[in-house]
This record gives sequence, C-alpha cells and structure tokens, in this order.
Amino acid sequence: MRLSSSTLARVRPPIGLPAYNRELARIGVVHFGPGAFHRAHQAWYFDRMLSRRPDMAVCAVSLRTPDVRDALTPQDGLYTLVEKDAAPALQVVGSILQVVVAPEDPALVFRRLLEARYVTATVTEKGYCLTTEGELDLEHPDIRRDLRRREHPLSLIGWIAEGLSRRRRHDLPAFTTISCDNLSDNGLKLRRAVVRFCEARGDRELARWIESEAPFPSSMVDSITPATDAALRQQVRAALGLEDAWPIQRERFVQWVVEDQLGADAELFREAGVTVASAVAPFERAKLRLLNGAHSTLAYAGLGMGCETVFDAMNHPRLAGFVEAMMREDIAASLHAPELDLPDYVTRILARFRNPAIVHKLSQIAWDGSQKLRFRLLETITEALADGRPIGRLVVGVAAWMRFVAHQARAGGVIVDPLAEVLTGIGRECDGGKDDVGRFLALPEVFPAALAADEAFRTAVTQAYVGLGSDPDRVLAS
Ligand code: CS2
Repeated sequence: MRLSSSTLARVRPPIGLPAYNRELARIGVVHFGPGAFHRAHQAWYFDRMLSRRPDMAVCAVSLRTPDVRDALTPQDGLYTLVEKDAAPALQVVGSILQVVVAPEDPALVFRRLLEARYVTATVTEKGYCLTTEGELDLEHPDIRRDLRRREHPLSLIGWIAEGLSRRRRHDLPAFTTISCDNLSDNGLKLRRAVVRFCEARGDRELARWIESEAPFPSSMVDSITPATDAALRQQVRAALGLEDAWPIQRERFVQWVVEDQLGADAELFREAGVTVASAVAPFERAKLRLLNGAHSTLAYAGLGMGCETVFDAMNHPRLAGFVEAMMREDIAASLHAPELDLPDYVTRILARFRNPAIVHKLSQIAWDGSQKLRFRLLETITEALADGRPIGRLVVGVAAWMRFVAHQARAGGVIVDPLAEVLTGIGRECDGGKDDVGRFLALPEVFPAALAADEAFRTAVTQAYVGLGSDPDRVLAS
C-alpha cells in the first residue's frame, strides 16, 4: 500500500503530519526544480506556512524530467522527510499539491504563473545560464532557443520572462521571484538575467516594468541533503507501514534567509522560521564560502585520498585540520559579516560535517564543479589576491578538482557536469604534470579571464596540483 491522501490516516504520531486541511489549501507558489533540496527545504517551510494560511501551497514544475511527477502524483504530492540526527524525526510533507513537467503542459504552467504570488527556484548554478562575469549568456543554446520560441520555454529565465510578460498583459501585479540556489547575489543576478533576456527579445517596455515592479529578493539556503538511498527507503517503509516512492532526507539544521522584499508576508515567513533580513549578502557569502567552499575542497581532495563521504573526509588525519585552517584563517578573512559570530559559525559547520547520522557522498558534492567553483572558491581567491592575502590553501580545492577530472577521464569514470564532454577531453590529455593546469585555466566557462591570467594564481594552483600528485600530505600540512 502506498502513501497518498487516502492512506494518510494510517500514519500515526510520532510521525509528523500536515497540520492543516489539504483540501482547503490553494496554490500560491510555483516552484521550478523540485529536486531533493526543494523538497527538504522550501517545501517544508511552505508546509509550515500552510498551517497559518491556506494559500501557500506549491505547484512544482520540472523543467525537463518526469521522475518527480511520476513518483509524487500517485501519492497526491505527499512524501516523507526524515531529519537525520541522533534521534531521527519523520514527517509527511503536504505542501506540494501538483507536479507538472513543463514541456508536457506549458499552458498549465503559464496558468499557474498567472495565479501565483511567489515563484521559487532550485535549478542549480547551471540553470541560470550565466557567463563567468555573472551576466546572461546570450549564446547559451537554451537561451537562444527561448528567444525564438516564447510559448514553450526551456530555461528558467525564459519561463520567468514570459510569465511576467503575461502578468503585465493581464494587468496583474508581478509575482515575487526567490532564487534558492547557491549563487552569490542570486536575486540580483536572476533579475538582471531576466531583464537582459527581455531586452534581447526586443521587449524594452517589459524590461523596464520588471525593473520597477518585480521583486527578486536574494536568498541564502542551507541544509545538508544527501541523496535518497536504499537505507532511507527501508527506514521510511518500516516506520510508515506504507510505500513512499521518493522519501527525502536532510540534517535537522535548516536555514533560509530571504531579503526583505516580502511586504506584508514578511511576518508569515518569519513565523515559519525564515530569517527576513535587510541584507542577505553577508549570510550568503559566509555560507557559500565557508560551508560550500569547504565541502568542495573536502570532496575533490577527499576523493583523491580514497574517502567516500564527508564524514570519512573529516576523519582523515590531515584533511580535517587543513580545511578547518582554511575556513578559520583564509576564508573568514574574506568575510565582512558583523551579524555573524564567524568562529562560532565555523565550529557549527564543522560539527554538521561530523554528524555520524548523515551519509553524504563526496561524489554527490563533486557534481557540476565547473559551475560551483566560482562561487565557492574563486571569488574568495580573487579577493584575497586583490587584498594581498595568502591563497596557498584556497587553491587546493581548485587543483584537486583538476586532478579529479583528470582521474575520472582517464579511468573512464563519470563526470556529472554540463561541461562533461570538454572536461573529459582535457582530462584525457593530462599526465599529472604541471602542463595540465594551463589546459583547465583556459576554460572561460570556469575561470574569469583576469584570474586565469594572474601569475600568482597560476603558480599557486600548479604547485598544489603537482604536490597533490607527489606528496599530498605535504600540501595539506601547509
Ligand atoms: C553541497 C551542497 O552538493 C553540494 O555541492 O555543497 O548541496 C550543500 O550540502 C548545501 O548547500 C548545504 O546547504
């Protein structure tokens, strides 16, 4: 028997249940990209909001694949969220009322976009189609295609632009768009990309309307969400006595900081546990650079040393100390966050990495390195260079990424990355020596031109790259 509205009554405390009448809930949010992170994070916050107001339910839109729709529709959108901690907590989340696969029913998505007050997105870094300078990439194949065919967009940018265009035509106020991806200044970048898109399709009036009427608050999201595995499915089946096609797991810690462009709804968000802040950048930089920067460094260096999970990497005799020093000294020096106690923030992140209840695969974090490095390490390195601070430790994650790519390419392993083909080509030519580094630095999709040309950067990455091959312990002792 499967989890659904008709079997929900069989689920008993202590498993949490929607604390509201789902039959009265109405869609107020269109979410693009209903992957595990959305279901672990924003959908959970909206679930909390629904117990105060019935109009915050979610229509989840997959831009491409049907798998989430296929798993959740027979369950009436219900799924189980497990908080992994010393004592795990299970909860059935009910905020997703509908899942739509966009290419199958674009008219329905547009209808929802006319009704919704919020549009949220977790489409990962690559879903924004940006250049390394953070501007919309007009040469991106999806953007070129969306500029020609308005009725059937492929990209998040195309959907938002056309959705806002229809709102304007119907004399409706703009919806509020909240980016929930790990990009610095995500709201600003998304807004600029949408405006640029409208200009490129010759719609200047719409571009001006969006600039003056459409809120794009920046937001910082945080919760460690390992991919669903067999152990989780088994745990949920045993606890519920029902089949759930796609349960989700995350750590107990969860944080969402949203820029205060929420008008009268700010209180509703606050009551659900969201931090509504006048400036999100300090939170966002701190989280991206400290947590995600450390994660990527642990992933690439750890995989090179035979570790499988973040927990393993944190038990490596040299790696954990290295990453802690990098966070406390090099990354913290790049942050200006008076609202945060940085030493304490670092201590808490390290404790989260050491959570024995979380099995977080380094290979999952290693995905999409070409897109992630910029926000996690390269921006920190660029600022350190400009301010004359050391970069020796900061470049280790970058060099380890190059070694990871070279290793995967030569061993015929998987590289999950939008640049996979190019990276495999480069990786196959690598021999582990210092000449490899230039091949990677020549990738304009990854390294901004000025950084790639910086001699101090090139030298430091090369040293780390060669050192990781010959004597990794020495690199980590530095
Ligand atoms: C991780 C993030 O997979 C990754 O790249 O660094 O998903 C990380 O777990 C989250 O950002 C934590 O909030």
